[in-house]
Amino acid sequence: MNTIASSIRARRASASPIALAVASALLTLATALCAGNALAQSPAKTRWTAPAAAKAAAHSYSHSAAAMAFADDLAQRRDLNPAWVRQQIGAAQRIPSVIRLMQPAPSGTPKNWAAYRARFIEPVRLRAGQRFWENNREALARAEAEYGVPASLIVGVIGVESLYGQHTGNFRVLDALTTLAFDFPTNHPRAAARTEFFRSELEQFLSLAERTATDPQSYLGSYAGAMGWPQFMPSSWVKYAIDFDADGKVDLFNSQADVIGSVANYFKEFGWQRGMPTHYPVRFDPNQSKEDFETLLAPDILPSFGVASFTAKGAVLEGPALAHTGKLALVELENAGAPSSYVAGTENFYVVTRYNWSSYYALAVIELGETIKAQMANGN
Ligand SMILES: [Ca+2]
Repeated sequence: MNTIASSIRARRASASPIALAVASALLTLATALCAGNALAQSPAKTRWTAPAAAKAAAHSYSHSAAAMAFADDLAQRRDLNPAWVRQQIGAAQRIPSVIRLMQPAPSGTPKNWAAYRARFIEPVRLRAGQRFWENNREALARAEAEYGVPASLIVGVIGVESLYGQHTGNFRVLDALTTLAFDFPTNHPRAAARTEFFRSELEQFLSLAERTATDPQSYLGSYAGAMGWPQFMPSSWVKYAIDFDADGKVDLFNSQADVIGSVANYFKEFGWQRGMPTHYPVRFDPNQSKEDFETLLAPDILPSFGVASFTAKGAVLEGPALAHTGKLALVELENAGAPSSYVAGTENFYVVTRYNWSSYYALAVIELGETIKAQMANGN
């Protein structure tokens, strides 16, 4: 199956429109089959040769002056072959569904922690997580020892990101990144910044593919261009991914050890502190003033209060939380119409949000990993 998909991809650049349509249908089938497989396909190794006569489809970026100017600029800055960069970006297809998926959520959409949590802490993911942990005990223990990041957190992240490699994405990364780099929805409040971000990611992606002699068109990922079991963006792959099974290459599609080591390394690089919990239970003293409550919530997830000022403003902590030496944040998780949930987030909670900038995400990965750990301890 991998061979079918690879050979289709290898042919795509020079095929006729009819052959392309057939190949595209076959590719969709092959990718759909791949998605059900625990092993995602790794990028194809190729040697690039200039196409004799590139016939670009009407919806490709070879017709975009902005994209071609960017290609030339990128080639110069990165010292890459300009014809190769033009050909790659020119071969990228505009994907309307990627643009739609980037539309901001309608304003007034209520956040709902209970519903968000239930999407991830559920039987299928718990079972898959336990299998993943049992299959990777050595690498998880080694990552925990070397980086100080608990195995449960690593297991939680990989579970939320890709259901342990089962959902690594079926978009061509080249198409997704190029679409977002040149057609980001203009009605988005941060459209300019996001455009810059995706252009930078596209640049990192092409540099990575060139350096590893892999075909940019063979990478599959999420609609935002995130890749592999840990769903690393290209810049994260370049900066934080490591070769944790020491086979000489970094492979976040097929090496579970590389995935585990890379997630641990990511958190270490963002300031993970060995031995520090991510959060403590907290409630707010109803006799305290509303102003104090607002003061505690104002810095959001950024830990800003020592235990003394935190509790003086009405946060009620118990047990080991009272002995915490770092700063804390009062993290609010809304439950649509129902009362909000709260946790006292530490600096390590903040580090988890560097993977995905959301307190809902952070608490979901933490609780998924801890639930799997508890179920294994209970012999389930
Ligand atoms: Ca490796």
